Amino acid sequence: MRLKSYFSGTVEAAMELARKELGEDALLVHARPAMPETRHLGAYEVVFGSNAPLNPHPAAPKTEGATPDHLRRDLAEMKREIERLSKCLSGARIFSEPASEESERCAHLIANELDPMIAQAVARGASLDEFFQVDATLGRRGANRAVVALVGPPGAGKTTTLVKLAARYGLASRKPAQILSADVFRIAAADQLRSLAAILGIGCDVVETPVALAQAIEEHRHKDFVFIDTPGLGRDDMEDGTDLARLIASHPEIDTHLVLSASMKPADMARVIERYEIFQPKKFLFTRIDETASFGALLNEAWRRERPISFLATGQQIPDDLEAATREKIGGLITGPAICTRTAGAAA
Ligand SMILES: Nc1nc2c(ncn2[C@@H]2O[C@H](COP(=O)(O)OP(=O)(O)OP(=O)(O)O)[C@@H](O)[C@H]2O)c(=O)[nH]1
Ligand SMILES: [Mg+2]
Repeated sequence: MRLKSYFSGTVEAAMELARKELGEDALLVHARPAMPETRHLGAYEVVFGSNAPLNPHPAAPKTEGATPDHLRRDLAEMKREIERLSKCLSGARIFSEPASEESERCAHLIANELDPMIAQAVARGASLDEFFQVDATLGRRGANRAVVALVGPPGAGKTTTLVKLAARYGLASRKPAQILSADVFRIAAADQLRSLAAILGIGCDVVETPVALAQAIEEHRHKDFVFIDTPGLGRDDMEDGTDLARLIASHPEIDTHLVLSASMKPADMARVIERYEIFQPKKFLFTRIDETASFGALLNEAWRRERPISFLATGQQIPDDLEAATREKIGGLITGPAICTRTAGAAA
C-alpha cells in the first residue's frame, strides 16, 4: 500500500485533494493538525493509503512550486511518518485474532481518543509501550542540581503542581529548594505562590524580568532544587512571554515541563502544544487526570512530539495528588484493565 500526505486549510479540503488523486477507494489512515515543519503547506494533514496507480492527471498538489527548503522539510516529515508507520506495523500481529475481537478492541481505544493508527496497531497486538516514553526525573541529565520550569496555558495547574513538586522533592527529602516566580503578569499571582511556599517553609523570590530570572538561578546555585513558576499565556498573550520563553529555551540548566490539562479537547491540546514550542519544553506533564475518562490525547501528543511524559496530577490536594508517570499507569489509563493486562504481559 502506498501512503501519501495531503495538506490544506481544512481536513475536508485535504481529503478532497487526496480523493481526486488517489480515487474514492483510498483509505484514510489519519488526520491531524500539520506539524510545524509542514505547517506552510496547510493547517491540516491527512494521510491516505492506496493500492491504485496514480491518477495520470492529478489536481495540482499544494506542494507545487515548493522551494528546496520546503522539499527538505517535506522529506524530513515523510521520513518521520514512515518511521512512525513502521513502528505501528512492526509490532502488529496482523490477522492473528478474529476480526470482531480485534475491531472491538480498536473501537474501545479510539473511543478513548487514541490516534486510530496507534489504536489499530495495539488492537492487533503491538505493545502500547512502543508509542510513548516516560521520564519522571527532575533536572537536565548530567546536571548536579535540578532547575525545573513549569510552563503552560492559563489555569493548567502550573502553580499547584510546582508546589506539589517542591514539597515532594525538596521538603520531603530535606534538600535545599527555592521557588522562583516569574508570574508577574497577573495581579497577586506571586502572592498565592509566596503564601503556599511560606506554609511549606520554602524560599520564594519573585523575578520581574528574564534577566532577573537568570540571575536568581545563578544566585541559588547551591540549592539542590530550583522550581520556576511562569505566567499562563493565552493565545493573545504569547508575544508578552517571548523574552521569558527565549531565556527558558536557551538556558542550559532548565528542565522545562509543559503543563497540560488532560481534560482538554484533543485539537485544543495540539494547538496549545504548538503555541508553547517557543519554550522548547523537554517533557509533558498532565494535570486533571481526575477530571476526564478519555486519555488517548495525552499519549497521541507525546508520540507525535516525541517527548516523554513526566508526572500526572490527579487532584487539587497538595502534595498528595501527584504521581510520577509510569508505563503501567499510562497504559492502564489508555487501555483500561482488559487490554492493560495484555500490554503489561507483552512488555514484561
Ligand atoms: N481537579 C484538579 N484540579 C487541579 C489540578 N491541578 C490544579 N488544579 C486546580 O486548578 C486551578 C488552577 O490551578 P493553578 O495551579 O493556579 O493553575 P496555573 O496554571 O498556575 O494558572 P495560571 O497561573 O493562572 O496560569 C486550581 O483551583 C487548582 O487547585 C488537578 O490535577 N486536578
Ligand atoms: Mg499560576
